[in-house]
Amino acid sequence: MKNYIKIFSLTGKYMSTLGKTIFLFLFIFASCSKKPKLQTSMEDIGLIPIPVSVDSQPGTFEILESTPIYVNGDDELVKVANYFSETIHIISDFHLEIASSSEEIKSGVLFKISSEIKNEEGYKITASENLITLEAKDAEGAFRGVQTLLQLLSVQENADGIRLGIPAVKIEDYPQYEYRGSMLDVSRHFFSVDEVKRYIDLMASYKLNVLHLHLTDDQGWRIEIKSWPKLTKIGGSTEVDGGDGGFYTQEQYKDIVNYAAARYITIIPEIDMPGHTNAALASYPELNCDGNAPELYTGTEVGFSSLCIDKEITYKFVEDVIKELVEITPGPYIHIGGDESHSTELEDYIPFVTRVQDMVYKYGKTPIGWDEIRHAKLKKASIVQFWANKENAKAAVKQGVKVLMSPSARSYMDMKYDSITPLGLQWAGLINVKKAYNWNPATLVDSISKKDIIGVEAPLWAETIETMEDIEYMTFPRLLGYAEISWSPDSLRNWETYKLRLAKQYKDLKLKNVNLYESKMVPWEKGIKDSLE
Ligand code: TNX
Repeated sequence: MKNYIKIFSLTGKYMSTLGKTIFLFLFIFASCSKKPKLQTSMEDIGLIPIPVSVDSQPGTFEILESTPIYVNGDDELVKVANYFSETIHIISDFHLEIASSSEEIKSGVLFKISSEIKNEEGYKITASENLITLEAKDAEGAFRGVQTLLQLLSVQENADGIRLGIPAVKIEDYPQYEYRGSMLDVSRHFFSVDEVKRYIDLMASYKLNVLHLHLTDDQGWRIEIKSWPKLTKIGGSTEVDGGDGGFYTQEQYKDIVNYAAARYITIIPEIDMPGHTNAALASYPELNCDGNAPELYTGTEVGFSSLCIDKEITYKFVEDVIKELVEITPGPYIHIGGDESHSTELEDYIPFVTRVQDMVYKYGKTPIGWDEIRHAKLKKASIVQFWANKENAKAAVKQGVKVLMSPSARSYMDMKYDSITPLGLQWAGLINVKKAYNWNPATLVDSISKKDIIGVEAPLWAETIETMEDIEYMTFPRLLGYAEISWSPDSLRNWETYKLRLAKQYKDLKLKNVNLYESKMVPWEKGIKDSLE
C-alpha cells in the first residue's frame, strides 16, 4: 500500500487531469482487488498430540491454488505428498501439483527425506512466509508430520472464497512409544469395512499407528477362514441382541489392511482363545469336548466357553486359522486373546497358550495376548496386554516380556463418561475425559517403567455399541488423549493446558462430522473465530 502511494505522487507531477483520473480509477481498482495478507496465529491452534518442540515465528504461509509441492525422496514420500495434496483438495478444492526436485527450493512446500532425523517416525517442520519444509527420517515420519501440517492449517472463508494458511513455525517431533493403538470389537456388534476405514482415518489424524481388530468372540466369528467355512457361515450369522452379524471376506480384510497401511497403521488381528469361543464351538461340533455344538449366543456374559484342550483337532483348527490369517496380515503381530478363560482349568490353559504361542512364531509372527497369558512361559518377544490384573503385568515383566498398557479403569472406551452416558458399561468405573487423559503409563504400575512398555492401546468393546455414531460418541474425545499419552513427552502433558488445546479441536471434529461427546470439562471453542474480518 505504501508503495502505491509513492508511485502515485511521483507520476502525478507529469500527468494530465484526464490521465490522473484514469490512473486514480485504476489505482483504486487495483488496491481494492488485492487481498489483504492472510493472518494466522499459533494461539488459535491446539496441536494434539503436542509436539516435542514448537517454536512460533512471525508470519503466515498462504497455500494458494498455484502453490507447488516438491518431493525430494522416494516413491513412498510421493504418496505421502499426494495424501497431503488430496486432503487439501477435499478441504478447499485447490489442486496442488506435485513435482520431484533435488534442487534447493525457495518457495512452496517441500517434502524431504533427511538423514539428520534419527528417531523412528520423527519429522521436522520449518514454515516461513514463503516456504514450508517437512523433513522426515522416512515416509512414515513424513506422514506423521503431514498430520501436524493439517492441524496447523487455518481455513478462512468469506464471500470471496476460501483461503488456507499455516503460521510460521519450527517444530521438531517424534513419539515416546512405538505402539499407539486402539481396538475395535467387531464381534459383539459387527462394523462394515467402510466404518472401519472411517475409524482408521480418524485415528491417523492423531498419529495413532495400530488398529487391533477383535475378530472373534462368543457372539460372532468375523473373518473368513477358507478351510473352516462354517465359522463365518454359522458363527458370523448373529451378534449381541440377535442382529444379523456379518463378517469380512479375506479380500475385504486385505482391503482394510491396505487402507490402514497407506496411513501407516498396522492391523493386528485377534482370535480370542481358548475362552470367548462360543461362535466357533457353535459352528463345528467336533471342537466341543462332548461333540455337541452349543446354540449361537447373543447375550453379554463372559467366561462360559472353552475350546477342548485335550482334543488334537483343536490344534489343527487353531493352526489352520493362524496360517490363513498370517497370509493376509503383513504386520508383525497376531493376537491370541487368552482373557477370561474361566471355563478352562489353569493346568489346561497353560499348555494351550504355550502351544499356540509356538504356532504363531512358527508362521513368522509375534504373539500378543491379554494379561492372563503370563501364566504360561513366554518367549521374550511376546507381548502381554495389561487390562485388569497388575500382578499379571508385573509377572510378565519379570519374565522379561514387554507390556502393552490398556488399563481398563483408564483406557476402556466402552466405559461410560458419567452415570448418565446412554451407552457403555461401568464395571471398570466411570472414565471422564480428564481421567482418560490424566495418567502416565510409565508410573501406573509400580515396578513397571517406560523401558518395559511397548505402548498404549485404548479398546472399544462393543456390547452396547451398534453404529458408527456410537463408536464416535464413546471414542471422541477420549481417543485424542490416548494419542497424546502415547506420543508426547510426559513433561509436556498437563490436563489444564491439554483441555484448552482439545477445545480448539472442536471445529475440526465438526468438519469431520464426528459425533463428539461434548464433555462439560472442556471449554469447547465453538465460535467461528477464523472468518476474515
Ligand atoms: C472384559 S477386557 C473383556 C471383554 C469385555 C469387556 C467389556 C477383556 C480382555 N475382556 O470380553 O467385552 O470386559 O468392557
